[in-house]
Amino acid sequence: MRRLFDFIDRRAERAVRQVAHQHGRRSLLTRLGVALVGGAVLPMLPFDRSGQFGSAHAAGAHGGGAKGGAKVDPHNDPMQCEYWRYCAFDGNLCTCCGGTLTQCPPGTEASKVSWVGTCMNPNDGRSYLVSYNDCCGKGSCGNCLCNNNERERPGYRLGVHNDINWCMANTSSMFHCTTSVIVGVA
Ligand code: ABN
Repeated sequence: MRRLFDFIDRRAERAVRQVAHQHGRRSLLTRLGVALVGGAVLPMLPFDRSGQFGSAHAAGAHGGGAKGGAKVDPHNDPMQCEYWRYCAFDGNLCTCCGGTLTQCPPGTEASKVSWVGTCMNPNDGRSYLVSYNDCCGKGSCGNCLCNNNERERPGYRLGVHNDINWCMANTSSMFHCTTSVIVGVA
């Protein structure tokens, strides 16, 4: 009987030691430390404040807009042709083609030459100079084809003419989509 009790004692002691080892003060302190450091560092991480991805939705072939959920004002939705920056835009929205408002999709590069537009931001009532760059190196993306022509001029005013393939000066002249970069207040 005594040996049985000894055996049970030893097993119980081993089990308790194992639990104490796994969930001891040190491991509690480690977890607390991770939580504290994580909580302090997380807010410092960079994140996109542009609002471009605030409305997570996919657009259809011609800029379908929000799918379900709250409707986004098209003038503030970079995935729709009516977005304010696109007032002199001609091409496929890079935001619908794996790129962003200002960045070409992977595997393409910005055109070396571009055209500009002057667009009014309805949120602050100011006009901005917008540079439109075609993204080159892949065939047309096919999504969200938009053609807006505010203050657009024929080819004899080349810098404000949107109806040509601006990839012509790049190594590959294949046109994929177009970005819209704000370059200044007009
Ligand atoms: N600038 C956009 C574009 C590309 C190819 C053909 C016409 C217009």
